[in-house]
Amino acid sequence: MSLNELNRQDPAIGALIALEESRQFYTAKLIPSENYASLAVLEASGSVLTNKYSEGYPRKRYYEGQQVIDPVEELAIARAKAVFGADHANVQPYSGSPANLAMYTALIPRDAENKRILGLGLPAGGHLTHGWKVSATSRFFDFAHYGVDPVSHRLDYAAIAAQAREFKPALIVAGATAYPRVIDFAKFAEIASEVGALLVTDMAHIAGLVAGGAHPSPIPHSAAVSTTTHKTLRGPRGGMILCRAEHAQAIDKAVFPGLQGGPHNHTTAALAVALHEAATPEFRAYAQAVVDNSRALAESLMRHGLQVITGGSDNHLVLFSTMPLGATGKIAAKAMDAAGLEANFNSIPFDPQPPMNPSGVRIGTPALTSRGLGLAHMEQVGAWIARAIAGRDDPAEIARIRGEVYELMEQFPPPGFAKPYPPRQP
Ligand code: DSN
Repeated sequence: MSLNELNRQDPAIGALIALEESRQFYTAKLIPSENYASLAVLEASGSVLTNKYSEGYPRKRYYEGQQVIDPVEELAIARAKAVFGADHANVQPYSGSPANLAMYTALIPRDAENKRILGLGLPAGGHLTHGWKVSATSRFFDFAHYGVDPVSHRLDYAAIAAQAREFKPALIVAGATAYPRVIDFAKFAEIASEVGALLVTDMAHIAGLVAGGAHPSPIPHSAAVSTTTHKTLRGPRGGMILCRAEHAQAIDKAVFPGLQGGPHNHTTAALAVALHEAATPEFRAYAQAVVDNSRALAESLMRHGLQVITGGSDNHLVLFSTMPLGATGKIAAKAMDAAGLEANFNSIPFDPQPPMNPSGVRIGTPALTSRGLGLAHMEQVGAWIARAIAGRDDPAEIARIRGEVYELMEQFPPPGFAKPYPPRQP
């Protein structure tokens, strides 16, 4: 985007943003929760809508001057409902974490006797806000956690059902941040129904795959579904809750005035744009390509000696142990970053290593697929990853890989970048 005025007024921040543009353009973004928003999304997100306060909901606001904001939010809501086939959408959550807290507080009343929630544990791929002890979500509810099978590292629905019968939760949370396989939401709903719990789903990671028909939808099976809007969905940084009609009022009240103040109207507009994009045949093809690429990337890593958790991927994400190449995940992720391959270190199930220096790295294909990379490139990316980890102590090898990565990325400009493209960083 043009930074002319910014560079004139505040060259320090202008220069830093230019550097970040260059970094994003030339490196291979492999963090599975990141993506490239389109120029249209960025323009809406950077618009004057940021100047407006709009506490409340369309046609029921606490401030005047909503002649434009109301139709913007109504359009975002209508598009969200249409894309996901939901009865109701709240597009105001600031991001996924507040959306999850809002979902729990909406569905477990303040004076409820049963405040138990069963969610996926962090070490098995759950999110902090699925009740992990350092998250505020754990202060207000009594959480227990299910894990994955010790051998297959997949969700074991019979074990989850047994745990649910014992724990008798009011809510069961499905969804993950580091799980490379399809989640069976119908099975989760069966378990919830058997123990008299409501099923809620955090689909933040897979929202774009669900929108594009490349992952089964949790919507028909869940009382409510939370999501971020900037991951596979490729929208602005934000959150959203979709729910059944019977929970609409409780969800809306929990978001505002329960947890939040004024909605971020510039984000709402950008989300409406992203949802418009997500309803296209091109986006369906994109979602399927993300999954196909992820499967190919997992296979490439295994061919190059890395241990892929669950032996593959059928969503957007690959989790692998770097230990076969003699490096912890942190050392491997740093070597990869130096080689222009951006990822994050991550615990693997039953990790003997501590969370700050775990055994694994988490990668994914949403961003590379947005740039137009396909199956043949995934073989190359897997080879680069293995070379970067194996060559971590060889600066010449790391520089060679970085040069090769930059060259390929230059041929596939990401969405959101207009000519003239940023110059390479030194
Ligand atoms: N930070 C996100 C992720 O990377 O998975 C989850 O909120």
